[in-house]
Amino acid sequence: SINYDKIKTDAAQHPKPQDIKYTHGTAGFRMKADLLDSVVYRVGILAGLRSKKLDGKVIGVMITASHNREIDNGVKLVDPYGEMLHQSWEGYAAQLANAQTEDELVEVIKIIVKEFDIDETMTSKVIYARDTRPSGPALVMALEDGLRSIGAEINDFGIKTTPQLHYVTCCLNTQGTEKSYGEPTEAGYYKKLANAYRRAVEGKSRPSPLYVDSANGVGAIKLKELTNYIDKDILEVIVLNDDIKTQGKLNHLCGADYVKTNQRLPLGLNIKAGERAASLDGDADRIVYYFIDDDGTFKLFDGDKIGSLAGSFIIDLVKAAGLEGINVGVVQTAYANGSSTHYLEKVMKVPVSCVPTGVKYLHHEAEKFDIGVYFEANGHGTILFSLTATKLIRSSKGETPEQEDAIERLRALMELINQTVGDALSDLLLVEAILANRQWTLKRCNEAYKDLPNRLVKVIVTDRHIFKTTNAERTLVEPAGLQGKIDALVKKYKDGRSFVRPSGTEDVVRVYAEAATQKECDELAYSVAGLVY
Ligand code: 16G
Ligand code: ZN
Repeated sequence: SINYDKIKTDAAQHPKPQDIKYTHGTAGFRMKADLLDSVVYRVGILAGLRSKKLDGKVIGVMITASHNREIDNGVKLVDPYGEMLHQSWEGYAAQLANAQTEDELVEVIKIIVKEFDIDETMTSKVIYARDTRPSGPALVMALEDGLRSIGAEINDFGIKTTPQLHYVTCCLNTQGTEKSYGEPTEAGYYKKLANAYRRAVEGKSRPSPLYVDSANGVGAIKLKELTNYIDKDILEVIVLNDDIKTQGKLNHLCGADYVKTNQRLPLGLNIKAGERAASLDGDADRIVYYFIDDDGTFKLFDGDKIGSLAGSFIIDLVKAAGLEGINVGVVQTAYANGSSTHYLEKVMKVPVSCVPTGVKYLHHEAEKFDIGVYFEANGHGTILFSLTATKLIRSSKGETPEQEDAIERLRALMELINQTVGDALSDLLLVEAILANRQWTLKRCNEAYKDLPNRLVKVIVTDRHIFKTTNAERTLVEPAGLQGKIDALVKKYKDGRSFVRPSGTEDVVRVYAEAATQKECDELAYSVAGLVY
């Protein structure tokens, strides 16, 4: 059972700094790395408790700050099938992190044990990984101390991408069941993706080379590793921004977030007209594509575009397979470009739902469809196949060679897609597989619809917590009266749309606007920002 005296002694080695209030945000705890020692230690304890609660199922812990600065870091828990930590535990995570003294910490642990009726004698198992940040090793030591305090069995998965940790966590917990997700090793991950890719592009000619900006992060090493498993005849990837050694380079003027926000090429990548490239983020769970048009302009192919491309490809395959009974739906957030929503609903005739920002909301909504496609505009996304759809696709036999071919492609895609979480490497293969199947250039894919000009502005406010939203973050309920003023501004613009939401990861409020021209859209964004400020 839990040794509370040991916890008190161990915890004293990881004291909580005074005057800091930690918040468990959209992606766990995230801040400057030197403030995280006590938090990570306590997350170790939390992971152990969560595993005990779930009868000893393996819980994952990822140490990363994704696309944020190199000096930041963060920690998040992964539930047994690769989902984000269940919401009912988030408040307790924050309470644990904020307990000031060792005694208070033990009190909170006892409350959690009582609240969730945890069997203290149950074993607990935790697997953890980290990205390439220099602060990672020290934080891993703090985590291990926390895990030892609670008596968890520990499994160090080393330097990995976030999605690789989600994958292996899910594999460990589904081994030998009908939901078995794959071999629970890094090599198992590469083999699964590589085999699926080969099947997905069988008989199709190779797309032109893809240049990849890997943000000088973990994605660089893992993408190179993955391509070693794939024949050069079917995929050619040139990995750039792969310097994980030089301090200060991670995400600096490069990576998916930089490219999406600034709508320009990252440092270190000079592609020419007609060439295409993609950028990963610091933990390789996001990807955006782009190309240079014939007239030399930069064209972004972001998460909305990838989601729409993947959604329409899957719909066509389902039809071609004669499996119309399978319903396909797309899930977006308020940031999805209005044109993408219009294209999906009106042209592709797919149901589209809108949910609040954050993987947990998108993932759960996507589970409501037989095949649920979810992508955030920032490039995080995946496709979920329900158990019913999976079984149907696996067992169906086509009546014609065309049907059989479509069914086989669907089977390959089910394996290719990392269904545990958005995965830049898996999504990269997905886009490449679609290009090969369609025999289209990215420019051709980009013609499906034209993005409305848009602008995202950050506003620094004294207290972002006074901003409360509803309607999937598209409407402000507090401060009272503000939404009415925003509506009045929006009405002045053709195709105008704007919303305000507090960030879940930074101490800022975000303002998003869209309108028929860039000039009008900028005007709208800045006038709404003026209301918030
Ligand atoms: C986190 C979310 C991401 C979301 C972003 C929004 C997860 C794992 N990640 O990174 O999905 O797009 O936050 O950030 O949920 P914001 O709240 O600061 O705009
Ligand atoms: Zn990320």
